[in-house]
Amino acid sequence: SSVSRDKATQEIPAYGCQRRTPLHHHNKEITDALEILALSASFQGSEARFLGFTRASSVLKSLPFRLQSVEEVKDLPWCGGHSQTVIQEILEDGVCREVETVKNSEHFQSMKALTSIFGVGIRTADKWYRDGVRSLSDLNNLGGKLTAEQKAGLLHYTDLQQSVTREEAGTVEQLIKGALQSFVPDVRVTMTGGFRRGKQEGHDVDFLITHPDEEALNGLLRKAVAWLDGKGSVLYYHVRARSQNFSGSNTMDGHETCYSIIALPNVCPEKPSPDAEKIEPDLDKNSLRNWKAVRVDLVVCPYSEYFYALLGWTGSKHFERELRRFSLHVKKMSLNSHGLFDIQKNATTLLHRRRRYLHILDSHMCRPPRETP
Ligand code: TTP
Ligand code: MN
Ligand code: MN
Ligand code: MN
Repeated sequence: SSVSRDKATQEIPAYGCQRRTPLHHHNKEITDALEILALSASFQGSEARFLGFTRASSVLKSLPFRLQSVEEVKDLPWCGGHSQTVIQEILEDGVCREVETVKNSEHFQSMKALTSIFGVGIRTADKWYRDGVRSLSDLNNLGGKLTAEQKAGLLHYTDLQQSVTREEAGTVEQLIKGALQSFVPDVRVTMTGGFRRGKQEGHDVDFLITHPDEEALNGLLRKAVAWLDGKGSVLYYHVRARSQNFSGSNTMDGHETCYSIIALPNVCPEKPSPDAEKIEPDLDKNSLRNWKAVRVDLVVCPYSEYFYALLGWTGSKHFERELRRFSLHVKKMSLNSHGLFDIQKNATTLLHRRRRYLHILDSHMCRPPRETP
């Protein structure tokens, strides 16, 4: 009934981490549209508009019914003016003009193509766009200016565009565990990211690595990746060293991290049929190879920080962001992938001074509890 629907919308909490946000929900046409506008805003460098559309989309995912009228969102948090226009147009016309315009715009299409390359963020893509780059083929002229990461990203572009299946993720897990266990037999390896949230496919596979003995973790990541490399399984890798000077932002932490591209052996290689070879004698040799390039992220954390790192690397990115905002504003606690810290026992203003903030993290109070993961 409309009364119970009204009640449902009034009970939706404001922070994403206080709501269920199911993968399959009732308002996909609308959330897809809002997420296009969010992406477009981020391509234009507008973080505020990106957040606005992302929050509106996130709220609608938690609705237990399909929207029928824009009236129904009036009590919902974050579903204000601009989002309401989008919602209304989709409900009434099935499409939103602004979304269609954005989707067809050259900037949006180019930025989407360019940022889909491993190693290319919004800032790089936008700079290239302003230099006249519109598509991947235009990048050949930039050749020398590409980073090693971007070169690898382009080289394996087609494979990396395909999503990783759960089954493939399982094969990656065996490969990674094998390499790590050859040095530390009882190392703990946990798959994180989207697969830990139950997604059936992902753009990469993420792992968190830990051990009660911190000594056992020393140099382990580099040794294991070099071991895999020696077996021909590594197409690209870059290890970011552990740092105490992590920024308090949402996207980076200070854990030792390896960003890699792995050659995953195909469970059953797709051989082109003899007929196909007759029609296309020059059939790309690549289609005969028995591996697929897969992006893999490996994160090492001290045992004492395991729960925080696990939470931080499970995602989604928006959930993490909301959880941290909730911690800070509602609980007066600061959360990151290293721990949960009580800021009330300190001058809150220190939070904004990065160096002093690190000092707080070092010297303070809510040290992560030492428990068995
Ligand atoms: P992603 O692998 O980018 O995203 P995902 O696994 O949720 O989805 P996909 O299927 O597309 O791979 O990131 C995994 C999580 O790790 C995400 O919540 C963000 C988080 N994370 C970082 O990416 N970098 C960091 O430095 C920290 C602390 C967390
Ligand atoms: Mn992932
Ligand atoms: Mn992703
Ligand atoms: Mn990842």
